[in-house]
Amino acid sequence: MRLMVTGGAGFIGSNFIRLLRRERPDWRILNVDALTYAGNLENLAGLERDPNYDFVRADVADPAGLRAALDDEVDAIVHFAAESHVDRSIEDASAFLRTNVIGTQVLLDLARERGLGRFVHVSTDEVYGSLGAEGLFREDTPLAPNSPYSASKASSDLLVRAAVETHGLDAVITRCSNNYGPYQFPEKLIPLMIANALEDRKLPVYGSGLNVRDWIWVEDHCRGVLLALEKGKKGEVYNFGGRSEMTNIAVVEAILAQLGKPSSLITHVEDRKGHDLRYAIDCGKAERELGFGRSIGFEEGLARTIAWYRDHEDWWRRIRSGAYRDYYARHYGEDLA
Ligand code: NAD
Ligand code: TDX
Repeated sequence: MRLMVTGGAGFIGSNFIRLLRRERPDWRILNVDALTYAGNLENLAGLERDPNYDFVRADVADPAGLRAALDDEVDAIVHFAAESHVDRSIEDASAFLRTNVIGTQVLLDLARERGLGRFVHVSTDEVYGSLGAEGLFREDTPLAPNSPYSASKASSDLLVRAAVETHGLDAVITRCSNNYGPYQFPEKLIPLMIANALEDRKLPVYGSGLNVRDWIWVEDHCRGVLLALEKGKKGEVYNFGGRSEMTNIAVVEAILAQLGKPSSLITHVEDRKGHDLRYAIDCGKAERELGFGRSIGFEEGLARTIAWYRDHEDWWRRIRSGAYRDYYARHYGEDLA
């Protein structure tokens, strides 16, 4: 198998490539990534010398660059590349439309042109919108995205559906809940709070902190994507989740408890605009049809994540000393210096 992975230098993509190197060592991986602020080749350090791994820097929204990157031997595509941070999409949606919407269509066109065997589109539970206190997202829950990010992901899901229906492309869509684990960019809730707590900075919780997310260990999501690639049925959607629903405040308290830091570090800040109240996933279809299941629960995953961020301070400190500082100062009104 020669597999093209888009966005492989990001959080989930790099964990996916590392998983494949361990579990499908004979596969040849082509990682195509534009290396935006969120793409970091350090996440794949050590793979440069692997003869079954190639990296090409290209933008998925640029057909010519992508055509040049995609060699004749590629059999399938797993598409992770995206702008992925909700707060940034609220500030400016343009990059989200370009990468998530146009970029997905460019890839779909190329997959069709080359007659590729399989296209896995990695999407999110956020396309379903927000739940009240009860209920779960199922694959047939109507799409009702609330942020520019989730609207762009829902648009890309519909383009994938259209490519299946119109052109018979062999594509599947996966929709997963909130991931956490090694190599997550420290703008997302869990790594941001760990890094701030380690530096005794304030932990900015949006609004009441009672919004609920379902948390999944990143490698469990990656295993789900691999199952979808190998066992998924053309045109189907598969939900993945971690069966770990938590309020944000409970997540932050758990981080502080594991680090032995005081709750007084928590500060409630202005709520996110259009902040979705609750995400929760029914992943029964993936369990039954693909054999999907989580391997660890939240407490153990959080302990592993905290250990990783403690052991890799140089990784996140380098990020926080670069261009990300400007975003932090703009968004939270505070300098990371
Ligand atoms: P990330 O922001 O960490 O990584 C995104 C990667 O895509 C980066 O390496 C970046 O350089 C690359 N990229 C961005 N624009 C590109 C472009 N135009 N061309 C080529 N590469 C480009 O994101 P992530 O958290 O790893 O998410 C990966 C995918 O999984 C996304 O599609 C996201 O919507 C989806 N997802 C994420 C989560 C989560 O909790 N993080 C949950 C469900 C689904
Ligand atoms: O500083 C913060 N304070 C805070 O209270 C940040 C960054 C977040 N939050 C809250 C907002 C959310 O309720 O924490 C929750 C999680 O926030 P994010 O880490 O930004 O994730 P979320 O918005 O839920 O989206 C994530 O999961 C689905 C990923 O970023 C998406 O890419 C994925 O599709």
